[in-house]
Formats: sequence, C-alpha cells, structure tokens
Amino acid sequence: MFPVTEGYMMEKTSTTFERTLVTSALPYANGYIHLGHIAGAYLPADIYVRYLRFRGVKTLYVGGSDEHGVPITLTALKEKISPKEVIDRYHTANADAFRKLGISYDIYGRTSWPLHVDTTQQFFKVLDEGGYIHTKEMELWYSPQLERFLPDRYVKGVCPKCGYVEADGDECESCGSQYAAHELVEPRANIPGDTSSPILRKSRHWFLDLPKFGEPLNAWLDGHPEWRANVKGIAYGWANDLRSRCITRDTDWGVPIPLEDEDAVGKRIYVWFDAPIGYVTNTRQWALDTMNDEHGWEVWWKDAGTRMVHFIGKDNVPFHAVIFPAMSMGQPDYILADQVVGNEYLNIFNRQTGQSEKGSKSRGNMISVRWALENLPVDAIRYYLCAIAPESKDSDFDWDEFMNRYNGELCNVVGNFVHRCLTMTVKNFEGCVPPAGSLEDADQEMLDAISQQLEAIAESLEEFRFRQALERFIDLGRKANVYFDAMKPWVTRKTDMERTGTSLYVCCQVVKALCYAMVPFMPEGAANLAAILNLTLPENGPEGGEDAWVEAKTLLPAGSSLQTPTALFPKIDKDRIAELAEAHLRGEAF
Ligand code: B3M
Ligand code: ZN
Repeated sequence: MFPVTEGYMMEKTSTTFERTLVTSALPYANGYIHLGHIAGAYLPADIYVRYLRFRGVKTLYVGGSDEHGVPITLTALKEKISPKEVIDRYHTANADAFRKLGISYDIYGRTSWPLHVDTTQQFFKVLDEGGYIHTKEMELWYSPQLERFLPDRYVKGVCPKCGYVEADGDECESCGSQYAAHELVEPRANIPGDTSSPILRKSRHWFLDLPKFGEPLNAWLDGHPEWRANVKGIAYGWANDLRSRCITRDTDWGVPIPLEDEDAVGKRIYVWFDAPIGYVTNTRQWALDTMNDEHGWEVWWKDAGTRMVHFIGKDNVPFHAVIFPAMSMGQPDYILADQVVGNEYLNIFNRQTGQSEKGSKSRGNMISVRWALENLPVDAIRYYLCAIAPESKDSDFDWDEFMNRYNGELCNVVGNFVHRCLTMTVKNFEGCVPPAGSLEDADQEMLDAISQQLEAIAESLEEFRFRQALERFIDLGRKANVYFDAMKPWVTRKTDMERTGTSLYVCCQVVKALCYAMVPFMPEGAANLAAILNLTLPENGPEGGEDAWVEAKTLLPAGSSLQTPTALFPKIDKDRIAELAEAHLRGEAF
C-alpha cells in the first residue's frame, strides 16, 4: 500500500526522471491574486516549468482555483451574493491575471467541477475502506439565532493561549496554537447580523487517522535531506506529533461525504481534504481535454518515473508535506512529491513610515496582479519579483528598489548591452553577424564564459535557487559589458574592421545566449529578442522535445541576418514610479 520512495540521490536533476509534474497552490477563488502570492508560489514554479520545457523534459504544470471552504462562503455572506457567484467572478479574474503575467499552466482548473466530486469521493472511500478514517462526536459552536453550526472562521473569540481577540474557532493566527472549540474564550459568531451568543452542540464527524502513517511519513521525509530547511522544520514538527484530523464540516458548500450515513447529511468534506486532490482532478481534466483519454492522468500520478514538485507558501507546508502525502499513501500506487518548495512571505515596505509591514486587505496595502499589469511591463514585474523572491526569509516589496533593480540591472546591464551590440553590428556589417577573425585571449574567455554561465544558471534552477539563477543571468550581461568596453568596437571600427568584426561576432554570441537564458524568467523579452535575431525558440509541450539549453551554447553563424533592434526593456522613469508608489499608499493598487 505504501509506495517506496527512492532515497536522495546527490546527482539528481530534472533529467533523472522521465517526466515532471509541477503544481502551484490553488488560490481560493474569493479575492484577486496579488504580488505576494506571485513571488511565493507562482512565479518560481513558472520559471522552473519554462526551464524544464526548454530542456525538453516532459513537464505538466497544473494549477487552478480552490473553490470550497469557509473563505468562499464567508465572502458570499459579506458581499451578499451566492458562493457560486463568488467563485465564478474570482476564478475568471485570476485565471486571466495568471495568463497575462505569463504563468504558463497546462491547465487552470476548478474544484467546483463535477469531476472533482468523483476524484475526492474516491480518495475518501479508499481511505475509509483501508481503515484510515474513523468518526468521533465533537462539541462545536452553534448559532441559536441562525440555527447552524459555526465551523472554522465562522466563530471568533479570544485565544485561550495568548489572548488574541480575533482568534478563529480552533486555531489562533497570532500565536499559531490549535485548541478544541470549547477552549475558545468569549466566542462570537462572525456572520453579519448574528447577535446571538454561540452555544456548544454535539456533532459526529469523520477523521483521518494520521498516526497510522507515522512510520512511512518519517521514512519519506528522511529520504529528502535536500529540501529547504523551513519546509523540513515544519514537516517534521507535524510528523512527530501526528493526531487524527477532522476532515468533514457542518456546511452545505463542498464535496458530499460518500457514505450512507444519516450523520453525513448536512455535512461536507473539509476543504483542505479536497483542495490538494484538485491537482489530480485537474490532471484528469487535462488528459480528457487534450487526448480524450480517461487514463491519461495516471502516468503523471502513479508511475515511478514521474517526479512531482509542489510550489507553495509556507503556511501550506503541513498539507503538502504531511497530510496530502498521508492521504496519497492510503491510495494504491500514488507517487509522493519529490520536492516541496515552500516560500516565506513578501511584505510591503511602507515608504511613509519607513517600516516593513504585512500585506493585508484591511491595511489596503496589497498590490493586485491586475493593477500591476495595468501599470507596469510584465517582464519588469517578473524580474523584480524573482530578484527578491522570499526563498529563505521574508522580503519586502519596495518601489525604490523596484526602480533601481529593474532600471539598473535588467535595463542597464542586459538591455543596454544587447542594444549597443546589435546597433553597432547592424550599422557596420550590413545587418548581419560579422565573420570572426583570429580570436585573442579576451575573445576566447568571453566565449568560454557563455557556457560556464549557462551551466551555472541551470545549476541554480535545478536547485530551486531562483534568485541566484537570475543573478547569474545578470552576471553574464555584466561580463559582456566589460568585454564590450575593453574591445571598444566604436573606436576600432575607424582603423581595424576585422578586429571590430571579431569582437562584435563574440558579442552576438552573448546576445544569443542571453536570449535563451532569458526564456524562463522574462518570456516576453526573450520572444522579442529572438525575433530580432531571427531565431525560433523551441516551444515544447508536456510530451517534451529537444534540449534547447544545449542549443543555446551553439554559435550564431557569421552572416546570420539581424533585424534592427528595439529597446527590450524600456526604463521606467522616477516620476512614474513616484506616481505609482503614491497610488499604492492611497490603497489604490488593489
Ligand atoms: N487555497 C490556501 C491558500 O490559498 C489554499 C491552498 C490550497 S493548495 C491545494 O493559501
Ligand atoms: Zn493565540
């Protein structure tokens, strides 16, 4: 029943496996996605996926909306619309925002799909038949006025451990502790118009028997010393203190419990049970849509040659590194994740107070993807968010830093070099890559640096160090500028056309390598540059293909024709940044 996972292999890379399944957390469809989400779970995943596809690795990138649970129904209550209206509105908006940001999902699904009821109920039934689910009577908060239970965030009160007054029914956001419902102090219903005092009432619920998975879970975690320290810390914390988890709720919004049991009436499966199963549902739907194949999903979930990588925010680690793996161990043949890339948080630097603050709806300091895309070039957003990705600790979104890094690195270092090289080449060599004369040491060193730098970028990406990979990309641009300035083609062209041709030939090779290396990070810039170089960048799908990273190192032949260059990364001026920062401070960036 328990899949055997292979131990950690030091030399493991994306090509060690036959195919890679990448998932990004399914955002709740109860609000617009913002840049904090992107920097954590979505952009790194997209960069990784684009890199894998470019290497020809069979890759499937699955995402979608999480459409169940209290976040949805509570939003519906507050906005006075139905849950269905809530999910339709935000699913559509978020799918659109992801697409415009270039987050290249193979499918962006929905947990409200009927197919998802089937996948979830199967998971539940198999676990139940395997003896991993039991029931227990609980005492839960109930509203006498509305005659309904108050699960999760429907009840608020004072935390029994730290005294925080906005604590939820069974856990405290402030101190992180969990407690039984009856321990909550001064409970109050979190529903507009409900003024009654909640009372405790009995209700029978279904529990996942996590302690039964203790041994295989620990063995699996032990097999992954390469995971980030933050993920391992949280995962072991849970794995060493496993308790049965309640996987049903008193609500009518969610997947019905697939049992003939009168206590199942008026209850649904808990959202955190069905949400990760959404990855499976969406893979099933993808196989149906693209191949009309009912079984096409199985190779991605049940074949030992598949490597699965989850990209998530830190708060989702227990579900991806403990609970969902346990649920999967209870299914026949399911693979487990090979990597769980958990990210810290992106905070907001407030230029008025000079303080870093958490992004929050009530503070009005968040930046939605929609707004960002209306006001900034897509590659500028992707560049800055990757440059400050909160990989091992929180980071800040800061407008001054945004300007300095985008203008100072992507525009000045890479964009400028590309422009100088191509403009001189087009002007002096009739729009073609010049022939190389005899190579001097400096020329050869520059050519060698291309391969070295491409390998270094790949190494960082293989290890999920996205910031480092991007720095190494910029470093190639820096080296190229140093070379260009030392060769001074604008001077040599007056006396020595052959020397000028040789150095511009070398520069054109760097431009080509930059174009290829740019693909995972800045796909729009890469496409524009490829058009100038008259190159066709390979676009591999889930079936894989040629390794274009190897091709990136091959030289552009002399005589290749070039288009007249245009600015790849236009600078954003200071006044415009100031305007945007002001609008952000006024709370208009959402
Ligand atoms: N919707 C929580 C979140 O958006 C949850 C993730 C589900 S991933 C399967 O952070
Ligand atoms: Zn607390």
